[in-house]
Amino acid sequence: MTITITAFERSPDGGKGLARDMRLRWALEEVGLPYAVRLVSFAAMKEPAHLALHPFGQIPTFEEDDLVLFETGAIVLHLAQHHAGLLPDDARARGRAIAWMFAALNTVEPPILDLVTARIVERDRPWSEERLPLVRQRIDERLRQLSAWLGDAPWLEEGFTAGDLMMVSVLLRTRASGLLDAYPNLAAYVARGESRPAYRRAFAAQWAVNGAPG
Ligand code: GTB
Repeated sequence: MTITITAFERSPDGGKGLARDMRLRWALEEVGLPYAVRLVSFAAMKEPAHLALHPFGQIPTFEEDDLVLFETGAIVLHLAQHHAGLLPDDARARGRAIAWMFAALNTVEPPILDLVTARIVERDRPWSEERLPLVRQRIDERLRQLSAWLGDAPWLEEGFTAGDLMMVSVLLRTRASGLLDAYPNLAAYVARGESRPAYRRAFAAQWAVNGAPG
């Protein structure tokens, strides 16, 4: 079995590991699968060869022999369902872990992405400054709810799962905003994810492409 994923030729985050190939790298490291990375430019992402893999011309994509997948959540779920290490065996616990994957992507991440849009894409609009507090408030509400759920537990359910992988990845995107600072248990949760050996290996691999000078 040969796995190839795509990633930015040079990520705009300069090696912070925020682009979504990092989520695949982390999942692949957790389940112990080797993989190759094909780096693509922004222009190449919109060319027919890449559009044949990804209808929306984005990274990451995933190729495993003759299977082609796009959408990070679907790819991590595919890996988790076929390899041990990211989902519990018990059907009920598996369902809970998958629910957290969807919660990360559908409930927690949208307001976080909205802040990126507000701060970068809409920066020059006259109403931009006025909108920012509302966007931040919506993120804070999700963080407050997540913090209450997590409490003093190390992970969202019993043991680390793909739900935590996705939630930590999503929360990492709030770091620059400072919003996480109000919730020490969430900050510790993120740090716990980052300290996993699989995360560190994945981070180092993307850093070699995006962070190292050259
Ligand atoms: N729903 C899709 C998925 O989850 O796979 C979304 C994929 C996506 O947003 N891909 C982005 C992309 O290809 C890269 S990861 N963008 C180029 C385009 O659309 O033309 C998102 C991302 C980009 C940059 C940073 N950063 O610099 O911090 C963080 C995250």
